[in-house]
Amino acid sequence: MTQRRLAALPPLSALSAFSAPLLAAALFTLAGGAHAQVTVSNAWVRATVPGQQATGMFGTFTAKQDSTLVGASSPVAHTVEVHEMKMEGDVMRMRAIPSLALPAGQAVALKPGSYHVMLMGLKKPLPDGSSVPLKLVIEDAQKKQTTLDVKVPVKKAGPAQGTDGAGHDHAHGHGHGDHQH
Ligand SMILES: [Cu+2]
Repeated sequence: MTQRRLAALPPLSALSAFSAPLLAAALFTLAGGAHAQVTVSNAWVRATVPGQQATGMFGTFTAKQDSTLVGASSPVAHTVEVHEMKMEGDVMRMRAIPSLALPAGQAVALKPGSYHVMLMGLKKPLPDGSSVPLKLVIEDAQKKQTTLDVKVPVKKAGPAQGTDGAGHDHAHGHGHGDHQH
């Protein structure tokens, strides 16, 4: 009886034939991620207070080859866009841009008062010290898109900007919470 049950198990060769394609698929996925030509340093997301609907992600993007940042998504926000902020007369305004050029070898700074990744429709507050997973969509010169997964720390102020960054926003009466389309 016992011997019959053992015989009913699939032979080892059948098992390995089944798992080999899965393993190959997993390796392929890892290789795809490693192909991302863009690194992000000093990344941070500005902490929010309860009720705040939006915030910005900042950091320094450096591409090995000419690339563009064409989009982003995050499980913590309903909408994520690439934004540009600049002075128009006396008013600081921001708008969504379809893409942000990342020229080869050139550090592109996303910082308060300039380019940023905007997280809108926040599903929950983002307290100082937490972190936000972000999927950045990068397009290379051949229009091939890859995603770059980053986990970004949430801070009250950025590493380089310090209190100046926060003061800057206050001086202009601009907060990401005011953002409207
Ligand atoms: Cu914005």
